[in-house]
Order: sequence, then structure tokens, then C-alpha cells
Amino acid sequence: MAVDQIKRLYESMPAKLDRARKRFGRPLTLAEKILVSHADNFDTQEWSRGKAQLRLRVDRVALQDATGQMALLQFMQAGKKQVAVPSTVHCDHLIRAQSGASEDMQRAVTENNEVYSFLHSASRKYGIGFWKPGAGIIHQVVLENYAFPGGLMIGADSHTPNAGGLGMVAIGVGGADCGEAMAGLAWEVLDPKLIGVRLTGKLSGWTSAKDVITYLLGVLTVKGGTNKIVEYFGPGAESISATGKGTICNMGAELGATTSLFQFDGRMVTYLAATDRADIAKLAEQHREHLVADPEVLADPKKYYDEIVEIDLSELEPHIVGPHSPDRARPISKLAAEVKKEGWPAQIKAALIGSCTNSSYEDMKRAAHVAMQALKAGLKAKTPFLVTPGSERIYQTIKRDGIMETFEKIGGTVLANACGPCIGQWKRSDVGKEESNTIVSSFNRNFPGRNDGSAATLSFLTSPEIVTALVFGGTLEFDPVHGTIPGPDGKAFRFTPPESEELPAAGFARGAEGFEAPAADGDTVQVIVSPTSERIQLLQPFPGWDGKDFTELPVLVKTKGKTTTDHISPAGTWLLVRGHLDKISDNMFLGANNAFTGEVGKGTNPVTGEKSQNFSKMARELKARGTAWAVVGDENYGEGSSREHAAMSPRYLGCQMVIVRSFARIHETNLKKQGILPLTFSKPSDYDLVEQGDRLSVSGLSQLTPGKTVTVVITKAGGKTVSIQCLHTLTDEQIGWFKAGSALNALT
Ligand code: MIC
Ligand code: SF4
Repeated sequence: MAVDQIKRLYESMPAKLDRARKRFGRPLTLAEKILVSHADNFDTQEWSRGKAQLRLRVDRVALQDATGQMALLQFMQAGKKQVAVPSTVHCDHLIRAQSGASEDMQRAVTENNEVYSFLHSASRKYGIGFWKPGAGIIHQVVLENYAFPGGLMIGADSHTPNAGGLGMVAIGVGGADCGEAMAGLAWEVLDPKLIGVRLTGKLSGWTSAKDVITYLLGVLTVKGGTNKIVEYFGPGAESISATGKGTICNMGAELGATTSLFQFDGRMVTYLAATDRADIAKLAEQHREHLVADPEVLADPKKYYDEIVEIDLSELEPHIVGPHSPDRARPISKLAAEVKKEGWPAQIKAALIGSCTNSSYEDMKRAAHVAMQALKAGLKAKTPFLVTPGSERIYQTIKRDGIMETFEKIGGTVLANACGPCIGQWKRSDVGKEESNTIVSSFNRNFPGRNDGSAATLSFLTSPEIVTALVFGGTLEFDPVHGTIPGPDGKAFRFTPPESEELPAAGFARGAEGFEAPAADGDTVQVIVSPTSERIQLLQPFPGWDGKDFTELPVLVKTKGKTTTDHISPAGTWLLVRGHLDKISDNMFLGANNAFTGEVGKGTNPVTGEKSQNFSKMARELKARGTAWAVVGDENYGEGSSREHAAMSPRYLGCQMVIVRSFARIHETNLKKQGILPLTFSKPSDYDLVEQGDRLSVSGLSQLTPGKTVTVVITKAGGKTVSIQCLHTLTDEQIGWFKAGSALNALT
């Protein structure tokens, strides 16, 4: 964003903040300052944490190549000539990691040609900045180029909060939200509650930023942040670099949080200056008081945040989380005992560092410091080691500074600057599909099947430096912080804590940055989509609601336990058809645990009785008969990715209603946007009432009213009925989306 736009924002803040202080009758937190300064209309806006729906004006929109396809296809349906806010597209998710950066890149460009041509031509036409494949991972590139203190951004990716490391409110959303903001509409979000995290002490030794968030995940769990903003403050914050703050905010997505952010400080100034934005740093310094919480708030936080967590960084031990959920946390010193108790395979089959969460210069340098110690001691790697740099800038810099050479000397493979193994774009041949095995990484997600498509892989997450040390232990039973491993001379070898400067002393090296500006005259550009494309399918609007109540909808699937968007719409090879709704719908619920039969991805057809049928096949059969259906789900349903395919595929194949114990924020909105009715059981135990073969009815849909419960009648196989109460969070406007068939239909 141009400096003068930021200047205008900062200059407009004092008056807006004063009005807010008067209206609320109290001082403001930083998150509140940013939300208030981006209100579409402060005067008519209702403010009530956890209750009001905020209408905001965003400063930026960021898209990546997997979710961005649907976002652009939806934006195109709005019929606008240009995007209304600065926007960028980043080609990062579609690059498959197989044999190292240069071959992987070449293969990706050929394989994904159709998709890249679509994204590229659409970007050129509509005024969107285009970051080519190889330029880097969306969140790292955004942090290096666009994030700024006090800004508001949305992105079609759940880890958009990474930019909170520079004091920005950056929120992950579905593609439809992005499409609408790009079309010039105000963007809506539930007024979040606020968790204040007060940091004291200092990071030092082995403890790194990653441990702040892995520890917090253990405290708050994967649903502890739902519809909340996590705001960090306190004297300990200055001991964390801006990129370290980015790591913490990035992985705050795993708390289900709306976003996370830090108060503006000197570490942000340093980072902005190092990434060629000294002008923005100066401007922010001039407006510092508006980019931090009010002093009264910081002096007595309990009074102003809904919840407070205190973390003493000096006492914090390095943590490791997993397997299968990022909130399964413990200090690294407690891992070995748990591995034994649980019978998990202790041998580590692969160690991976990088990803959007942990690929700063500091991360790479600390990992290299550990690797150097091992090299000096003559230790041999016991585990394959894969490195994904976050951006071309990081890649060129670690190459210049010899860090890459160190990684290569320990047998490491440097992959393309892309998501790769983090999103299942990893062609692995060392273990069989069903073979139970263990991997460690510095990524942010570890759901079953996430990295290599195999649910038998147990994935643990920790800091890059701990991952690197584990390469030499080769086992989860090694604690690099307190333990030793045998050196080549037979003597016990102990690592010393990693050291690194925060930023490259010689500045960042530059390479092929990979940015392409939009065309000067978009009218001359045509968006390239072949009518016979196997990868991109132009969207047809979903039909509007027929005005009828739901009568005896069969339950296609009742999911048990964790149902992330990776369970509903898996990634990996399915990324190839993210722009083709019909084709991708074949993956629907492939990873879901069936509560009725215990199967994964399959169930009994509620109409024909056919057993062990794949859910998408079942749904297609029901659709062909004109039978709409419903889904029943468990806690935190739709956790994880922002991919709206997890809502669009069900909608496309005939789903009308999803009833769950609780929803993850982004997914609930995605369901609303696509015209599905999302309900929660008002008594969570009513989940247990739904059995195989039951049918669900809802009457009075034309009187759907915000805040009013809905009665759902369960008809049992024998004809007996049970009535239960369900809640919904639809606003009047969102009820309009349901009636129109989708948010987009309501708009056009
Ligand atoms: C993820 O980390 O799960 C992803 C892949 O980046 C997703 C986006 C996607 O599914 O394309 C996300 O986090 O939103
Ligand atoms: Fe890419 Fe992984 Fe980051 Fe998602 S979490 S943006 S897949 S690197």
C-alpha cells in the first residue's frame, strides 16, 4: 500500500479514536483502535463484543493460487472492471515438492499452466498484483512487502494473521468474502471478544517464538480462540523479533482465533527498515500512540480484555505438539515418556523446516547454527531433512550467507519457495500408505493426512531449531535441550543453545522477486479460461431457496470427532481441481469419520441402503433423485483451512443444512455465504439423538429471525419423532443470502 494511503489512515485515527473512547466510555485496546478506524460507518455501527456484526473497510486483500481461483471466479460474477482495494495473488500452494527447487518449479509451471494463466490474466485485467510461482509463500511475501502497523487486511487463507507480527489486524476468510471486498463492498465480521496475552521475561536459549504459540495452544485448545482476537502486550514482547511475532500470530489460526496481533514496537521498526520500508516505519513512529493500546489498558488489562493469559518467557520451555492436533502440547522434556506410554513410533522418518510459519532469516540462521554444531562434531544426519524457504528474498539471502550450504552439507534438500509438504504437496516414497511413522516439522498444522496424504503418519510440530537438532538424534526420545547423543568418538555430545542475529547483517539479497504489476488498461486483457478446461470451471449461480420448509432430509453423514476442512475437502492432489467445482466435489468428506459406521470417507446410503458408499457418490445419487440432504457434525466443525470448497461442494451436491455441536468461524461463514443453513444444537448432547436412517425437518423457515431458535424434528426409522431446539447466528442480511441461494446471488 502506498505510503500516502497509510499516512491518510494514521491522520484520520485520532479523531476516530476519540469518538470511540467517548462512545464506549473507556480507553481502547489496539485491536479496537484498528477496528474502529476501519468502520464503514462508526455512527450507525453497533459495537458489542461477541454480539454485533461489524461492517468494515479493509485496506488490502491477499489471495493465493488454491483458494484464489474461487475468489476470482466469484469476483468476476460481480461484473466489476477493477478491484476496489489493493489486492495481490500469490502462486505458492500448487508447487509439488518432489526432487528439489529447480525441477519442482519447472514441473509446477507446466503442470499448472492453465491455472496460472487464469490467475495471471485475471490479475492483469482487474488491477491485481501478481506474484509468480517461486516468489514465495503468501504470508511471508505479505509480511515483507505489504503488512503495516494499524492496517486491516483480509486474505483467502487461514494464516493471514501472520501480518499481526507487524501490528496489523489481518484475518483469514473464505474466497467469497475476498471477492466482495474486491468488488467494493464493506466486509463483515462478528465483533470479536478479546484475549489479552501479557508477556513478561525474555526469550533466550532454546526457547523461541514458536514455543509461545505451541504453549498457548495447550492452554487454550483449538477452539479457545473462536471469534476472539488475541492481543499480545507486555514487557516481554520487545524480546521477540517482528518475524517471531509473525510466527506467533500465524499459528494463532490454530486457536481458531479471528486473528492475533502485537503492539507496535522497535522490533517492527527494524524489520520495516530492513525490508525497504523505512518511510513507513518513520510514519508509524510518528503515530505510535495510535498503534498501541491506551496506557490505562496496559496498566490494568484485566479490566479491558475478556480473558487474560500471562506468559513468563524466561520460564517458558521449548514445546512440541502433536500428533494429529496442534493443541496436543507438552514441553520437549516430557515427550519421550509420552512416546513410550502411547506406543508411537519413536524413529523420525523426516524432518522439515520452513513454511509460512517459520521461514524467517532468524529461523533459518538458528537452525543452521544447530546444524553447524553437528557438522563440527562430525555427527551424521539420521533423518532426511527438507527446507522450504518462505520467499525468494529469504532464499537468496540464505544462499548468499552460506546457510543453504550448511543445510546441504547435512544432507538437506532445499525445496521451492512454496507450501509443498505443508499442504500435502509432497511425493513421498519412503513409507507405505498405511505405514505408521513419525515426522517432525516447524509447520503449523498436523491433522491426519495433512502432509503426505497418509493418516498413518504422526506429525509433530516444534521450532525449526529443535527440528534440526532432532535430525541428528533421529528419535523422539532425544531431548536436544537437556539430553545428549553419542558423538563419532563415542563420547556424549550436547548441543549448545542456538544463536542468530535477527536480520542479515549485509541486508537482504535480491533475486528474481517475481512480481508483475497489472496491465495499464485492463480492458485490453482477456481472462484465459478454456471451455474444455479440466482445471477451471466458470461458476453457475446456485438456485435460490424454493420457499419450502425442509421435510425429512436424509442425513448424508454424521461426523464424529475432529472434522477439519481437511476432512471435508482434502488438499494434496485435490489442489489440482480447486478451480473446478464439479471435479473437486469428488473429494467431499473423504477424510470424515462416520459416526454411524466407524468408516472413514464412506457410509450407508440413507435412501438406497447401499453400504460402504463413498459420500460424494452417495450425494450425487441423492441429487439425481432430487433429494436434498443434511450433515450432522461434532465440535469445532470446519476447523483449519479457509477453503470454501468445504462449503461449496456440499452445496453443489445438494446439502441444505449442517447441524453441529459447534463451528469454526471461517467455515460457518462460508456455509452461510454459499446458502447452506448452519445450525448448532442448543443442547450439545442432542447430537447423540441422531441415528443412521433418521430424517430431519425444519418448519417455519420463512420466519427465520436473527437470535430466534429453530425447531428441528428428527423422524426415526419407525416413524417416531423427536423435536429439538437449534441455534443459528444468521443476521437479517445473511438470512437474505440463504433465501437468495448464496451471498453472491443476493448481491447481483
Ligand atoms: C492451509 O494451511 O490449510 C492452507 C492450505 O493454506 C489453507 C488454504 C487452502 O486450503 O488453500 C488455509 O490455511 O486457509
Ligand atoms: Fe502454505 Fe502451509 Fe502456510 Fe497454509 S500453512 S499457507 S499450506 S505454508
